[in-house]
Amino acid sequence: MQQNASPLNFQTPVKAIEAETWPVDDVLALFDLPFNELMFKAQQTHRDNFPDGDVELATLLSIKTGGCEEDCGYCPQAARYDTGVEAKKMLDVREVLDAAKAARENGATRFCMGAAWRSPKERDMEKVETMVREVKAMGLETCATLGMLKEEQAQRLANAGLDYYNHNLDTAPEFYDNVISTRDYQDRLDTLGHVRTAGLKVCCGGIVGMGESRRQRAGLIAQLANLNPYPESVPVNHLVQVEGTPLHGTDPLDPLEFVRTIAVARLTMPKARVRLSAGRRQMGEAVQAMCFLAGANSIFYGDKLLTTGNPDAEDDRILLAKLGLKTRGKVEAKAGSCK
Ligand code: SAM
Ligand code: DTB
Ligand code: SF4
Repeated sequence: MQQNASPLNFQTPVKAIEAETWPVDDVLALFDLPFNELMFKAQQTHRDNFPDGDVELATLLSIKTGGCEEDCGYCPQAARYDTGVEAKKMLDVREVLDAAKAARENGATRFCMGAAWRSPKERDMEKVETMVREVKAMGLETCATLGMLKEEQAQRLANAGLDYYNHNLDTAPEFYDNVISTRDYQDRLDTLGHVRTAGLKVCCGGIVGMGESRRQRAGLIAQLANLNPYPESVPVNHLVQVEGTPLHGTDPLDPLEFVRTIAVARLTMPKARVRLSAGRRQMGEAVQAMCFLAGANSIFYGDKLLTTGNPDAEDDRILLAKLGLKTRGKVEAKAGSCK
């Protein structure tokens, strides 16, 4: 295959993670496929790349909640919006380790620590490094999302044992200014570069349902798929509308369009863990089941995301059992039970 040739030929065998370049038009063409055709192709690619078909369980913990100086229009933790989220100080290492232990006992294999920062301050780094080191020592995969990083900070986190860094591009470049004004797209790309240079694995995705067009959803996926290499983990968040944020009241996205986004992520980043992320609580079981069929193979698992709700862990165990989906870790699921 020629370099930069359209990757839309499905006869082409799936290559390594540094795959092809995806023009936005080609990604859009996937979105525009008849639904069943898109789902069929996505499921085929999924099976080729994940023959075990297991679902990864990642548990989130907000280690520093609220009071953030940024103006992300979706975020309940931005200090400037009146959302009822109180600014708290960073959790103690002990509290984080207790939460990580509980997550591990519940069957999570990855533990993701999130902070409402534009970027970590020097004085915060040592404590975060201790958290990472000790969570890693518990046998969990570690992930952190702390905002923009300098190269040296990324290296320090890597040295502490961090496996993944989550830093989302969130939307297409041309829609970014509609959502955030306190930083720009290039800032995000720069941090992703530092994360790669430090040898960390990348968890990078975005949010849909913010009023963007289908072309802009395709633009986000193209940005992610064209990162070289593309991210190992791709969280696809559905906007959780929070009262007090500028995006509250945005016209809701058609749930099938969300499913399409998952399918297109699977087709363009065949070896990535595609995470069905925020918004599951509002989604219902049938839409989630379609997302798994479309190639999602990771979820946030635990009763809370950062400040908003997530399905109860018990309900997730029941759903996964109902769908006959295996998990990467060991969970006590009641096979066949219906609720
Ligand atoms: N402050 C850091 C940053 O922005 O990178 C890390 C935490 S921030 C809360 C992590 C991600 O959560 C954001 O990039 C965004 O994709 C997602 N997020 C925040 N609020 C959300 C919402 N209301 N609905 C869906 N996703 C949201
Ligand atoms: C990601 O892509 N989604 C997560 C995680 N990475 C940090 C966060 C979702 C946050 C949803 C809103 C909240 O709970 O505050
Ligand atoms: Fe701050 Fe992150 Fe929320 Fe933006 S998404 S306001 S940077 S916590």
